[in-house]
Amino acid sequence: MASGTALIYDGEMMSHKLLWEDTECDIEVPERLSASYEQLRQYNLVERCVRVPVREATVDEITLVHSQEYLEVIKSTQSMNEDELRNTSMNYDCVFLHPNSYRCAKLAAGGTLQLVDSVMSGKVLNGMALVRPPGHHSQRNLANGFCLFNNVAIAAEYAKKKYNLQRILIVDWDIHHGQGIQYIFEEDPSVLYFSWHLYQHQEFWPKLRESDFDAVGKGDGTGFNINVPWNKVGMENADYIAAFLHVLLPIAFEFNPELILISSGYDSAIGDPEGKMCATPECYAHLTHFLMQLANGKCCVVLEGGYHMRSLSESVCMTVKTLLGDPVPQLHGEMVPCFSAVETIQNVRAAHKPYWKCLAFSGSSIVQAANTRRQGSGEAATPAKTNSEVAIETDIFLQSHMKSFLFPAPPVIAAAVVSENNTLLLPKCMLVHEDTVPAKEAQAHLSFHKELMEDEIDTYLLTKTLSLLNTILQKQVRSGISECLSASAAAVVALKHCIRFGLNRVLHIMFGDVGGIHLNEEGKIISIRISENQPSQTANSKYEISLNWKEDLQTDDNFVYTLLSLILPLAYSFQPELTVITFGPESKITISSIALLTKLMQGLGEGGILALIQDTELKYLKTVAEALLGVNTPAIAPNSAAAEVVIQAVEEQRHNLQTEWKMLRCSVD
Ligand code: X5A
Ligand code: ZN
Repeated sequence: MASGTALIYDGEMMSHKLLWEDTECDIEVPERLSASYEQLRQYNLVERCVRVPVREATVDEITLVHSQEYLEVIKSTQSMNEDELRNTSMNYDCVFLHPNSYRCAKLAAGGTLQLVDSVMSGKVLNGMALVRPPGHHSQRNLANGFCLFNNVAIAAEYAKKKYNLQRILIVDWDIHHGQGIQYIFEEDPSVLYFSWHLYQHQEFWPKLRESDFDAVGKGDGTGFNINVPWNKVGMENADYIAAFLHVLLPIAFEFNPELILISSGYDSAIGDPEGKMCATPECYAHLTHFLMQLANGKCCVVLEGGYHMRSLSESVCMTVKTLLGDPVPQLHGEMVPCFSAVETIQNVRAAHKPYWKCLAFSGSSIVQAANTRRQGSGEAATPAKTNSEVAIETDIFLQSHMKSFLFPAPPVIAAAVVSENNTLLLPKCMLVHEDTVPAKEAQAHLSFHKELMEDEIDTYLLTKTLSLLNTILQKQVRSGISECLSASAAAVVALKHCIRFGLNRVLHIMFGDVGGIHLNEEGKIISIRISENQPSQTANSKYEISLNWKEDLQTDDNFVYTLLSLILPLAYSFQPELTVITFGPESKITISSIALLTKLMQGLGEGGILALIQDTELKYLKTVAEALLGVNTPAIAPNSAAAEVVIQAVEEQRHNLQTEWKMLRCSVD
């Protein structure tokens, strides 16, 4: 399977620039490219990428999306003088032209196609194109919003044609609605377009009625256009993550794309003068990480907006770092979506309920989005700050904020403890854990937990498991796997050990018959159990969640639904420092479900995972190991819908738990 990350960048695209005064257009500056590239270089990310040169898009490629007449208009600007350029620009909304604009627009589109070719040919797994002018506002016959050619739309048509693709997902996380992309694909069911954007009840540019949540596509494309209109500024990480968990991801898994194109505008990030939102750079690591689980990892990120130089370039770095497979940093801020965001999410889900099975049973209907201020923001009380005040504040904030993230990542990813005859089950590159804790010390650790041990035979492996856990807790190793003679005993010992070490939040996910573990250590442990048999004491509480699924319910469809609707929202609310995944006897969950779980849980606690596998369940060993190592394995492909009983059980849990774990909330009623 393909690996590696492509980077497309060419300084020539900086020659397109504003030649006269225009206070609306003066934010789309050439330095957007150089600042992003320079930051990538500073973090040593450039050298880790595969450099791919740009090229000009051809006339045939551009006319996949644009009319010949429009192409001629843009072409003719090459030889215009300033007055003519200015007059031509004035035919459009928020557009400036330069004698080199045509050349740059061809390079931006062609650079995007180079990225698509690199990914589709398997030369790389994924990549990013740093291009300008941006594309998502431009239309068949129209330049608009700094955009000349619609780079991402051209790329989608090109990929459909050249690689015979049937399903392409476009994710537009720019803060403006990419109405150009919507118009181009609104009748096309082979391109699923998702855009979130500041809307403010149609007050925010481009102020279109068709940017609202009820524009779901037309004709054959009905259901394949998803608009998430934010009605408030100040959206935070929790709001963006909630939109992914409750809207984009369930639909995207059901759609099952063959390729993902990201219209990657960073004007949705903190400090941006246009967006006025509050998402911090590491949020883009999470968004990228989510999308990397689809389309077998084939992900092309294409720059659109982003006008605060530091916020833009740090966010670009977080995106590229994640594409490269580095651990995803912990998210900043309280994980509570605001009321207005939940209203929007509820409305989008209600609007798309007829078209997607994953939403068919969601209870809520459309609410009249209230014209209230964002909860918790000081917007109402304090007078609005000027753009330059916000810009400077953000600079200062990011300067210290970015210091909490590790560049480069620690070298050792994962280690394993297995009995000698089972080392062959591990992937070749897997580190077999050597005791770093002297045997005596490990024994001492274990003796603390003596009272819990059910089985003396376990001592040897258990000692090694604890030693492995120590190296994880001390951050020498990101994650680990351990074979166990009794997964329950190992889980109890490991969890107790984490708390004794000083962790405050551990998430425990269990499969199969894992004896009656009822630890919560004063709210420091949340456990989620999926098993066929009811545990001895069923105690559903906000720390103990149990789902009883007969073997025939343990399908990918049911698991994906539960993962996105329950497990991940809980995990993102709780923000565990470590996740323990325990496979007890009779674990019936599918291998592909476990691969996805293991990959997605790496978004939490900086990838800290300990997997405990009962020796009868070693069928999971290779999958978990590969997922921890970041080996790209084929993704899940759900084929039908989750079972109604599963949905009902999950919805009941959501209802009971959402007051405590706020990321579960996807409706305001
Ligand atoms: C690509 C992009 C924004 C245009 C804003 C016009 N365009 N007011 O972010
Ligand atoms: Zn934008």
